[in-house]
Amino acid sequence: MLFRNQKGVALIMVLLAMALVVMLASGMTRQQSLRIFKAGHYLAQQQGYNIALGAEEFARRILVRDFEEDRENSLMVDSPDEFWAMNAAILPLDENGVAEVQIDDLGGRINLNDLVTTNGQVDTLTKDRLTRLFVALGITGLNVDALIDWIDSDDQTVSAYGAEDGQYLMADQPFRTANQPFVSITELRLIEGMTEEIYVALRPHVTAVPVSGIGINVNSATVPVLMSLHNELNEAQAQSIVAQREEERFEDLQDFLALSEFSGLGLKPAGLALQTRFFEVVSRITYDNRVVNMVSTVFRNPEGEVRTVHRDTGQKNRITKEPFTFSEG
Ligand SMILES: [Ca+2]
Ligand SMILES: [Ca+2]
Repeated sequence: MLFRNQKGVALIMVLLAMALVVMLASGMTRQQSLRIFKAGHYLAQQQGYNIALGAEEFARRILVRDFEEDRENSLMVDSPDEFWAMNAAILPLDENGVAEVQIDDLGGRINLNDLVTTNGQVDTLTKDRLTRLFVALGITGLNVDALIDWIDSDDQTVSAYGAEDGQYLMADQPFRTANQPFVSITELRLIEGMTEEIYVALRPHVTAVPVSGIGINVNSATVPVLMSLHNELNEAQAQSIVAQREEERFEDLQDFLALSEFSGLGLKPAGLALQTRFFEVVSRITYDNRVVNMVSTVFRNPEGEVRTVHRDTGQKNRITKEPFTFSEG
């Protein structure tokens, strides 16, 4: 594991150097335009946005590199001890600013869009997991059936705990049920029974990505998500699994299923994975005393190509990892 980390740091330095050259070159053009439109607030925001796009591209390249490295090692595994996951990269732009960027793993979360299959059926594995996740998080007052109704295409509630247009049209500010997969996790705020407290508790453990059936990455699943795998798994056992994972990541699902914590539970490999397909690239650009935040959801397909599926500039304070600084000198 130590070897992987050291190699990772060397690699990240090479990649950072590469990205830095690109950014500095575009920085020179920006300097030029700055002289022309010195007072332009819009222009400054636009420049910050463009730098954020550069930071996102930089992160996508890192994810491509990780895939290639995994393939060279014949170990298609993603885990928090890999170089892309460990630090926030700090890139000095020029005397005017800095770009911070980090990559977050979304693979250890439950995808809300897995609740309903592409042919419109409720996926009971995901429903059971979410129900247990709510229990693990102490969430009451919100029912998984309301989430199912939000994304299933019909207008019939799945049970007395569901909610369709009939409920939402009676709100102070009436709105319609989406009746399609979640586009953004923020749609959760609209669901019948949701409170700010529940939203904050739930958010780190769920995602809303447009590809279903990927499975939960057992190397990055949170303690509550591990607890959601079986109703006889308690918090101490889930924490024990995390501690073992920190010693040595899982490179085979059978090793995960063979953990003593699961003995006698009959846990199946369905809906579990060792790889991550969706990531969040978080960038914060501080430039000319302005800050531009961008959170990009990116998808790495089975061929290792990385594409951006969603961008959000409304989230702040999302850089959380230890900085890894690469200075110009
Ligand atoms: Ca990997
Ligand atoms: Ca519906």
